[in-house]
Amino acid sequence: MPIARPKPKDARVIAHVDMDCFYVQAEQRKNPELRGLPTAVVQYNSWKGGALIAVSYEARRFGVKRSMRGDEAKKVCPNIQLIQVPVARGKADLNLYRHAGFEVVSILATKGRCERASIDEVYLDLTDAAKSMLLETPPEVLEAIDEEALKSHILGVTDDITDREGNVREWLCRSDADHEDKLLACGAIIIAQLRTKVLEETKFTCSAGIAHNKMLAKLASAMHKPAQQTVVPSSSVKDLLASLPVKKMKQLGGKLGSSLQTDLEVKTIGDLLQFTEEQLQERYGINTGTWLWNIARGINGEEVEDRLLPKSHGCGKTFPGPQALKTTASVENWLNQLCEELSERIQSDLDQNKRLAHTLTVHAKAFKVNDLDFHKKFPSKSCPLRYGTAKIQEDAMKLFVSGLREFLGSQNIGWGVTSLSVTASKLLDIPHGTSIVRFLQDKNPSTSLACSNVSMEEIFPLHPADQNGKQNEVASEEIGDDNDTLVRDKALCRRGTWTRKPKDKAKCSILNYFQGSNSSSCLTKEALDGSFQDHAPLSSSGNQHHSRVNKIKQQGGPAEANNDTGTHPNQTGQKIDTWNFNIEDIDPSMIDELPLEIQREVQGWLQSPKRANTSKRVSSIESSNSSACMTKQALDGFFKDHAPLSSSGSQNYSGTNKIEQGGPAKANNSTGTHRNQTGQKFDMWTLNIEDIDPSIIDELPSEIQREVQGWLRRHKHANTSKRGSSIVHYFSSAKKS
Ligand code: DCP
Repeated sequence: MPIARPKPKDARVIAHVDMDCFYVQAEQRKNPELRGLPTAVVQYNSWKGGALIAVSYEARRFGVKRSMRGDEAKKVCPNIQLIQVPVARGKADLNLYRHAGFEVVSILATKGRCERASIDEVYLDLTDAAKSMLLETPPEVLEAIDEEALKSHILGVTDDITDREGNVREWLCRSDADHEDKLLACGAIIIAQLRTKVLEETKFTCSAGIAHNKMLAKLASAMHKPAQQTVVPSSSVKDLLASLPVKKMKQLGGKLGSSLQTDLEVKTIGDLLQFTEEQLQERYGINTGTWLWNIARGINGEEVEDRLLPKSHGCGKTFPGPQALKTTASVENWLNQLCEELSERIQSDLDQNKRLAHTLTVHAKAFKVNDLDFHKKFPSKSCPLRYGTAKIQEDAMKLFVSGLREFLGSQNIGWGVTSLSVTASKLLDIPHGTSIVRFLQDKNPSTSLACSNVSMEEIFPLHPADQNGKQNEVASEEIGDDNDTLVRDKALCRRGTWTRKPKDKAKCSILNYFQGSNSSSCLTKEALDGSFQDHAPLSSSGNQHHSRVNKIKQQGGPAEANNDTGTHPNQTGQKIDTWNFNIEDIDPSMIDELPLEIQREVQGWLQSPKRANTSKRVSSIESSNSSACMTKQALDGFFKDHAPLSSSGSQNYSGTNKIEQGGPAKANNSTGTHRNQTGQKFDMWTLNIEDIDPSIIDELPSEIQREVQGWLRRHKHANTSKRGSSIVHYFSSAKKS
């Protein structure tokens, strides 16, 4: 859905740079003999000469189009050079083009904020560079204007072909121009220089649009190709949009554009000017209505994001006609190959850019044999991404099977898959300073590691016999153990001083996560499980299968709750702080401020009550308490991970600062699980305030920092307990008011 953003107060200079017939250029650079020849890059699939995916401008002159296949292209252009896209693992390997694209981006990014919009297009915010130029060397004082800049197309100015260069020079150097046009003139000169540099350094030509916003810059870059640039002064916008067909506008190519055409009888963007903002809002909602009103006037406040790297990584393959995959074994075979490539790419992203992918998605197109319901789409399925090829393969297959089950419903019929892809998205920088960074830098990337010993059928029973409403429950502790042990050893090697009691092995929490990489297995297992539960098939009774119960056991000494003060003595009689909060009190808008892995877990738990409503075995109260517990637990774990060593060289975190949830409690000595007044279970754990390493406090969200600093101050000056922690409010929606 388009998002309406207000017009920025100050004029901006935005460029959209688009490479010309990009794959062809990359191939021509590799094989210079192809330069100047009609050339096209074709897909690996050789049926009818292969599908054309990039066509050189020489070939376009013969009428060759991207929609053609190689054989057809040869008919209209017998001399066409058809180059097959590189192949790896039985599918197109785009690395050559990706790297070529990055070469260009790194040159363009030297002049301003740069957003890589696709493999071959980039937005640049040149406002600052243009302002500096206007201040220091305005075009009117330049002795010579760059030749490439003089070739610019300036809408509304250079429509008259006679003495185009003279017109351009005059427009660029006008001393009486308004400030906005002067900035655009500077932008045009800067972009001309950049394009020249790109050509010199990479041998690639590109085209560009220069305007006051992204929308207009994008429209302009496609207006004059190849190797040209187009400037959109504000005075030309009305005419430009008056003749622009609705469907040519980004985000109007689909249903919204069709509705404008049929319901409002709008043919061009300019036609929208006849409607008031209220009328458009009434029909399409407030946001879309305002967006439409804005674009009719050429208003677009969208920012150029500072992003040189792709937003996601995807690998896909199509299986047209008779190649359709008809068995889970053949799907698994291809998914494995796609996942192998995906895994390599996210690993290299992690190594080079220190970014972690968080979500794995499987998309497919499929049909049912002899079925009239051919409109039913194969549902896309996602889950938290676990690093490691085998894990990605395993999870992708689970997602596919889950999608297949949903796609087939109760029908026991044949099916075929015509396209398959896997995507890694939500690529986020590794938070600096936390133990996960150290772990990942040790080349042990594993945002999660568990459940590999759970068979696919355990989570998604595929056979009709498994769809009888029988619940699948798998205890998290059982699942996590093997991996937990394995990775903890690595953590031990790395840290050297970590000691834990054997019983800790069974714990599954953020606490463990921050204590070492082993715990990530548990952590993301939780999330993974949660996600799988979301996607779990419905039983015949309509209830979802749950693979495990959302119950996290925490360490924690025995405690006796004090109902009214929130301060409780522990076994040794020391005073402890307590506070209560409920999952419903967590303010989702605050979650973004938490360390990533904690975010994920909290988000997982936020989903729990929804699942619990449909679950026979998981009570929402348990989930709710666990969720609250996880958040506190995260902090607890965080501190423990950074705890200073005691004089004996081992970490000490037995607690004096007792944190509990769920209201007044009676401790259960052996498990750390307690009941509140209403008999609901809740979890407890302990934290020694002396174990908090002040040097890591900076890494916490600011409000929690303040709270922790408060604890430390109080602890230093007097051994008094705090009542009513603001952390409660941190996660509470009440905080907003
Ligand atoms: N591409 C592809 N499949 C498509 C469309 C494009 O694989 N259906 C690839 C090949 C293109 C590259 O993406 O070279 C960039 O696509 P563009 O749409 O920008 O087209 P070109 O760069 O090829 O040509 P133009 O000069 O028209 O931008």
